[in-house]
Amino acid sequence: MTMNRRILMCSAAIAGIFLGLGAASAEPPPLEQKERYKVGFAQMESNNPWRIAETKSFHDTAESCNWDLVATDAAGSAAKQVADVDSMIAQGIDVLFLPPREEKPLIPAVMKAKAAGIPTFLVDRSVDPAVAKPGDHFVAFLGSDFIDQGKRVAEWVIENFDGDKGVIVELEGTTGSSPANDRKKGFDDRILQDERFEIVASQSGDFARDQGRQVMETLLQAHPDVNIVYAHNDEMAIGAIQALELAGRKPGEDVLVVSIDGTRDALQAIIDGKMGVTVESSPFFGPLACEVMKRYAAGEEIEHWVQVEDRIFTKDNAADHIDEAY
Ligand code: GYE
Repeated sequence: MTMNRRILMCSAAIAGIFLGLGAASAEPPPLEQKERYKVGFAQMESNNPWRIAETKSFHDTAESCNWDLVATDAAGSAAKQVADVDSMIAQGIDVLFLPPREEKPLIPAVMKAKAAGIPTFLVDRSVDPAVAKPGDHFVAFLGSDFIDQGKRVAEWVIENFDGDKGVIVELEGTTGSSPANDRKKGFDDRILQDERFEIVASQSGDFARDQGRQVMETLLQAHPDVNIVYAHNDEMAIGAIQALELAGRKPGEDVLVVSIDGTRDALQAIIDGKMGVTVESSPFFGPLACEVMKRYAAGEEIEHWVQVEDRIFTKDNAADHIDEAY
């Protein structure tokens, strides 16, 4: 027996032992090339324009991409989102697109899809990368650089705030979600390099308008000297503007409001002079999902992070983009 053949047989035997022990392979399940796919999209909630636009983008893509789309809405519950994925697996989907509401609670859903032989793409949010990994438990993460988004907001504030002392209230997104963690890190690290700025309070408003308003109302009482509000998304920024106006403050004049997303209401608030900037975070994932899925089915190696480029909206260009906003 030649040396090469012996090595081959030996490695086959070792592989056999591993398979026998039931060890899962360290790569995502493959995707067959075919005419139509049964596609799962497990949305986390539908209580804001961003989520509604994203779900619509998947529905709009279904026809052109030959998808039979199974879409669910977890109504803001990570536990329901896991259960929704369970039921999609039972219905025999070919591929799963999942925006995990929080980084840790959705890991079981990713693991179960892999065990069922279903390739998963995470869209718009990610999971804890120490536990579930792209190129193994899931194929890839499709989305923005949230650290960079936060950093770009901070840089805009550093350039455009004209007072001596910036007293900042931060409205955080959903606790335990990847955009809330990273938008905080990106902003805080950058803004605190400039001694003019202090973050006096940072609290979650769960990425929701009404909670943003309520949290802002409370924080305004404790910190009446606030002159900058950084919200992790536009919905909370709009809620904060409502709270500020109710308290007799003038957003855009005595308080600078800045955030992330690029919703229609935020672009309007910029045009009206009530908001300074919003860094884009696009919800239109349907076409990208179609393209990446087809590349994967064709056997292409997919980059672990399919990164989305984000624009920035200020009074200089908000009016040019409001018609395409959601
Ligand atoms: O900014 C927010 C939404 O995960 C990137 O979630 C997304 C964020 C988006 O609810 O408005």
